[in-house]
Amino acid sequence: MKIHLVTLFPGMFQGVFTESILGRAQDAGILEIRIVDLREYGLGSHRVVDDAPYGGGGGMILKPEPIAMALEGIEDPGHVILTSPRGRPFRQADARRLSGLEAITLICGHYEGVDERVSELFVNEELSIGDYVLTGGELPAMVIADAVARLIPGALGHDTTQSGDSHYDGLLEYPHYTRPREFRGREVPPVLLSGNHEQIRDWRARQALRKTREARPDLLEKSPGGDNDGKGD
Ligand code: 9D3
Repeated sequence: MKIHLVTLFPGMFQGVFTESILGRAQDAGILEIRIVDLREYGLGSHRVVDDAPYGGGGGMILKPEPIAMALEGIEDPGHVILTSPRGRPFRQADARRLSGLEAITLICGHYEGVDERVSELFVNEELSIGDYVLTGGELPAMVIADAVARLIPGALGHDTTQSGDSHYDGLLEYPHYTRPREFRGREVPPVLLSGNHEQIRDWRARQALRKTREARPDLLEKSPGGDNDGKGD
């Protein structure tokens, strides 16, 4: 899969995609991430990429021409996404859908916004990562790219995290423990040391329900068993 990112701040992406799992997926040749520096397509000797809004008001708006030229410089942009606070909320189901595509391009919004004609002419969908105000679309683009890339078959190696065998669907995870058995006076719950796998399964299921009730009661609302629509990972 190819993921293209169009941004005014290419430096923000250094590290995020070379470290860890995404770096390995690229080394393995199953993922290719390309950063396109929007400034290179800015107009005139000053490489201008923004301008004041027609109709007045504060802030600056990203001009359409540099974005058009940046997209036209990408051989196969594929499905084009604009990160925007006005977008549809990005969910795990979107990550799954996008991970099945050959190529996606994420345009990182910035300043007060992007000229609407970019959306009309080039953008397939606009996505937000949540109801809080960030300084730009770069962090959201990284979040989306990360969530999508880890779902590419083979991206996580032979890790069990995608197998679903330690999973209570639609619930938050149960608490995890590793050695030592006692840490600063806090013991690992004895059931986890018991070797009784039926009891362990039962304890984990109850803990998952408790954690979900505490942090995300909304996940339990639709179906009391917590066996919801499987929108989780
Ligand atoms: C003052 C009006 N603001 C709208 C709430 C304008 C505005 C705020 C923040 C315009 C752009 C931004 C920068 N944010 C993003 O580009 C962004 C974002 C976000 O701020 N939160 C969650 N998801 C996203 S996706 C892109």
